[in-house]
Amino acid sequence: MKMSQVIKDSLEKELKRQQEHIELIASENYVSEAILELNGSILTNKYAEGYPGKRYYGGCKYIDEIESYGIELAKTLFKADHANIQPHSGSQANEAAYRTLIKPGDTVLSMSLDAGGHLTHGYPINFSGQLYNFVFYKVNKETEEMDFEEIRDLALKNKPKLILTGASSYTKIIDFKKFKEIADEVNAYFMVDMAHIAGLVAGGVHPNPCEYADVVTTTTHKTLRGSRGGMVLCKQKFAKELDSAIFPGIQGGPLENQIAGKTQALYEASTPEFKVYAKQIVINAKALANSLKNNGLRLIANGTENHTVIVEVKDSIGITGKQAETILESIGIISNKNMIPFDKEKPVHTSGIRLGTPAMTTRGFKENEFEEVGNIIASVLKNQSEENLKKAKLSVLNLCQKFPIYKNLK
Ligand code: DSN
Repeated sequence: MKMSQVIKDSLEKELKRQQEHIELIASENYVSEAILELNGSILTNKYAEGYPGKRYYGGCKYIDEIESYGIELAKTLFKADHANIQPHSGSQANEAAYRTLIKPGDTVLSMSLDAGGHLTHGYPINFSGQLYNFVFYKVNKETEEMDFEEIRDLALKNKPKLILTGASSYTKIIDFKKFKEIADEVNAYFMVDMAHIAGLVAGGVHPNPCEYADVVTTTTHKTLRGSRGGMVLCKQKFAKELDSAIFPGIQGGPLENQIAGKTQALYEASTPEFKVYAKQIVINAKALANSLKNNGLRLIANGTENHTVIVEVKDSIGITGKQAETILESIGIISNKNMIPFDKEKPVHTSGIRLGTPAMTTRGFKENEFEEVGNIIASVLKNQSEENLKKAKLSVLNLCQKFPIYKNLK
C-alpha cells in the first residue's frame, strides 16, 4: 500500500527542515543511512519476548544473531561485564536500574533538575520521584560545577542506598572515581546515567563510568548516534536481576528493528572514524563556547569540556530562555530553553538555553563554522532588528547548504 499523503507531505517538510536548519539540540544527532534502513526494515515484524537463546516465540534465529552481536559490541566498547540493549528508552533504562538496585521508598542522592539532572532522576512529577525518596545535590554557586564537599555531606547525612550521577545539562567532565569513593564510604550503590556523553565515552574523550559504577544507563541516540532507545550496562553480579527487571519486569516484546539500529551504532562507534568524530565534538563545543564568550555572553561554568554549552540569557541580556529559543528558531537555529543552576524562572520559561555540537559535527562542521555560529547567535540575541534577523537567516542557510545531509533522500 502507498504511504498516506498526509504523512508523506509532513515527512518531506521535516526532511527539508532538517536540511535547512542548524541543529544545536545537545541530545539530537543524524544517524547513518545504514541505521535509517535498519529502523525501517522487516525486523519490525518480529515478536521476540525474552533474550537470545531464551525466547517465548519461535523463528528468532536471526533476531538472536543480531541482538547477541549488539550485546557483545556494547560490552567490548564500554568494557562492561554485562549489557542489555532492549530498553525502549532512557527512562525505561533508568526504571530498570532502580528496580535492580533499590526498593520503593529507599533514599537516592542525585543531581537536581536545575543543576543539570534529569526528570527520571527524582523529579517529583516523574515515576522516580513518586516511588523513591530522592535527595538532591546541586552545583557550587560560584563555579557552577559539581561540589564534592556538598555531595559527601549530603551522603553522610542522608545515608542513601544509591548515589546517582550523569546529567542532561552539565558541561564539565564528571569525576566518577570521587563519586565511587563517596558511595563506598556510605555503603551505597553507585549508578551513572551517561545518556548525554555515551558517544564521548565510546570515543575515548570522557572517562568511562563502567570502571566504577554498579549500573550504567544510557540512551543510544545522542552522542552515540544510534537508533532512538536505551541500554543498560552492569557488573556481572547484577546481570540476572537487571535482565528480569527489563523483561518481564517493565517491557514485553523488544523492538528488534531498533535493536538492529543500536547494534549498527555500536559497530560504528567501535571504528577509528568514530574516535575522530568524538574528539571533534568537544573541539567544536570549545570553539562555540569561545566565540560566544568573545561576544560577551555568559556561559554556565564558564565554558565546556564536553559537547554542551549552556548560555545564561536572563540576567545578562534580559530575555528568557524561551524567548531566546524562539529568536534562534526564527533564523533557522534550533536550540532548547534550559534551566540554569538556582534558576528563578519556571521550567517553561527558564533563564538559559542549551546548545550542543554532536549533530552539526556529524554534518561536517569544524571550529570555523562553530565560531561563525557563535557570532550569529550572539548577534541576534542582542539585536532583533528585522535587518539583522534577515542577514542571520541567510548566513544559516548558506552554512546548511555547504554541509548537506542525506543527499540520497528526496
Ligand atoms: N530529553 C533529553 C535531553 O534533551 O537531554 C533527555 O531525556
